[in-house]
Amino acid sequence: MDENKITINWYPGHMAKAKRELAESLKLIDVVVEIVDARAPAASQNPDFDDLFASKSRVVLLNKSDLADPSVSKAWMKEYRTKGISAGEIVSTSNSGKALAVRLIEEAAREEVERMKAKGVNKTIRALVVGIPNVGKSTFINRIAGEARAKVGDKPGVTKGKQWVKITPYLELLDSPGLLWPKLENQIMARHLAYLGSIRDEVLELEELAWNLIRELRSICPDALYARFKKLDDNTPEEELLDAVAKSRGLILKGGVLDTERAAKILLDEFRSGKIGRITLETPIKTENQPAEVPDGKEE
Ligand SMILES: Nc1nc2c(ncn2[C@@H]2O[C@H](COP(=O)(O)OP(=O)(O)O)[C@@H](O)[C@H]2O)c(=O)[nH]1
Ligand SMILES: [Mg+2]
Repeated sequence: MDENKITINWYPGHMAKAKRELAESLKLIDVVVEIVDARAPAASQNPDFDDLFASKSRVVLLNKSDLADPSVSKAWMKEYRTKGISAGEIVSTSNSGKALAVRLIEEAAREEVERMKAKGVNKTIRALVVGIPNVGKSTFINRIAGEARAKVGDKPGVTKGKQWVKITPYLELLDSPGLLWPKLENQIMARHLAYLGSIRDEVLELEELAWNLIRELRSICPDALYARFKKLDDNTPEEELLDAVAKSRGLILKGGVLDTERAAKILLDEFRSGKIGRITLETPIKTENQPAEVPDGKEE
């Protein structure tokens, strides 16, 4: 096995269960709301989406847009518009985007609602929130449901314990999200998810991950990176990137050895919490080229 490859061992049992639950939920809903991370909309999107939800109206929400580069988010919105995909930028940790999300979901169901209206039925739209781990599904559901989080009542077929939450008189949301597993075949995309914290850190080689992130940030936003870590600059050789981060923060162990392990953790933490800046790892155009642009893995 390639040493530089991000290897993740999903529990096949969990994956199968998530898939089964998703299939169950899908039978009951009209609209699928896919949450992606605005910092990596390509990597955090599940490519099976197209097949899985072919028969459903869909809405894509770029969540955590407070952490993403606003101009790149605009480019993504344009890309979705071009492709005829209904999309919006939101921040689930605030109320921003709540009204937008409701409007997009209602719009996605409009055709079906009108069709039913013609038959004299006031259709209630049922929506399911889906996404890979850590994109903010639960936060979004809690935010949009608000005090309405009270039980709407058990509906047959819904996995035990799941509830419908009334958002507007004619819109209900399933209170537990559909979990999709990320696709990790593409190493660059896999890494992006790891940078964002969508893959549990325990299964990753953090120093290698941080080292790769520094390289990417160096090409995306060198100024923001160098401003945050003063010992890093354009002249820092690749093999000393993590050392420079450690030096920037005085992370020195006994005997003068640089604590690159802590440096890696700090760098990842600061990236994830937006302290280095509002950074988006993928642009609509770059996504296609990225595997060629960013060398895959560390040269030993
Ligand atoms: N900055 C920011 N953080 C968010 C946003 N939405 C969710 N989070 C954070 O992302 C983490 C994962 O959220 P969670 O809802 O548990 O994700 P889930 O695994 O998809 O259900 C939590 O720490 C949330 O507080 C957002 O819009 N902005
Ligand atoms: Mg959750």
